[in-house]
Amino acid sequence: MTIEDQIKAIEEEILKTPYNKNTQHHIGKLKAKMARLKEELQVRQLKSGGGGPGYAVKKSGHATVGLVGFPSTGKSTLLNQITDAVSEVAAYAFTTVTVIPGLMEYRGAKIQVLDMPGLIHGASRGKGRGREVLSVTRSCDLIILMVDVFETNVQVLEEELYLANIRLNQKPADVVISKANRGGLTVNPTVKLKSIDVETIADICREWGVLNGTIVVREDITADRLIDVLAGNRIYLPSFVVLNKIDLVTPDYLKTVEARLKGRKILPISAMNGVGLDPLREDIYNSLRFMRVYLKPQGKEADLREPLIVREGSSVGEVCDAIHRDIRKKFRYANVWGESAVFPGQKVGVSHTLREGDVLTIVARKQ
Ligand SMILES: Nc1nc2c(ncn2[C@@H]2O[C@H](COP(=O)(O)OP(=O)(O)OP(=O)(O)O)[C@@H](O)[C@H]2O)c(=O)[nH]1
Ligand SMILES: [Mg+2]
Repeated sequence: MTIEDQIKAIEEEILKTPYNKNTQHHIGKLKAKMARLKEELQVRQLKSGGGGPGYAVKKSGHATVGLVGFPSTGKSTLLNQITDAVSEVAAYAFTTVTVIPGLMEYRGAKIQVLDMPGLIHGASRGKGRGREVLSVTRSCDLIILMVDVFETNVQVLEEELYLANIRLNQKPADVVISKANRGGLTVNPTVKLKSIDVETIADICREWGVLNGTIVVREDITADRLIDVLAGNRIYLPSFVVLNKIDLVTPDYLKTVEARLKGRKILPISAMNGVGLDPLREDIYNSLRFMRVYLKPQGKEADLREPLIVREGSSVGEVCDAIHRDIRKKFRYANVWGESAVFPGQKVGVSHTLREGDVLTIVARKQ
């Protein structure tokens, strides 16, 4: 049996097995095995050059946003409205055939927005250059799922991203795996587990090659989320839905569409008429979670007019990288004033985590 056949057989077995207390162990093991086979298949495809040529996108700005949506939902129209870019717009599907970057400046932040070819069902299996599009989305910091008022099946987009190992609006599972050389596996849950038992957790870990050690489980985990941790290559990104072309429907119709999408954050807009774009810019900015850091040259006043924009939770080292790529190499120490400092002017190293509004002096070697 080829790997594809094995995956298919397991998939079918999972589908026909009802999930309950008696079968959860069996299903958990099947899922772990299937995920491992898929991983193996991916590695093989990459080795044989089956990954196809990717899109080369040069990252720029403080963060990158990807526009992911079905063909003709207005991604290019939106890019043209909110950035300096010009991307072709037309009334037929697959107008955009490559990735078009644009730059949006908002509240001092430079945000790169990527317009992409439309994504369709089957994209993760390579349909419509889907693999290339999905691989670009992996390097984004925020995903905008774009639909229009007539085709609102966001779930299809979410599923394709899920199959490409992208997890939206989720945190990695709170599980700590400490491997050992012998002694078997011990699973220690710190909360009550509702959908999986410790034996299943141990078996899933074994399937992924973790035979000895301790697994501390600090949330009510599912088999899928545990597999995500074991696989280690999942990407966790914030995301929201943009609902375009609201100019074409009545307010009542819009309400029914929004009800269909409930449970998700939705922004209704008309990209063509420029409606709803200010709230959209604001939401993009807020979702990316920036903070400001002020630089103070040694022995001089801090420059409070021109803050440095970095992502929330950035370290001193990451700020160095944002200033110039050589600074980290010459870094000696830094002094910090503000929220993250235990006392004003505290001396810190590259791994120190900064907070909004901190003032920073970087002391580097002369050469
Ligand atoms: N009425 C209306 N039409 C829009 C709006 N936004 C885009 N369109 C139209 O929808 C069609 C498709 O727009 P595009 O911006 O090319 O869509 P796209 O998502 O980039 O499409 P692909 O590149 O093929 O994936 C064009 O005819 C646009 O003029 C809108 O807000 N309202
Ligand atoms: Mg387009």
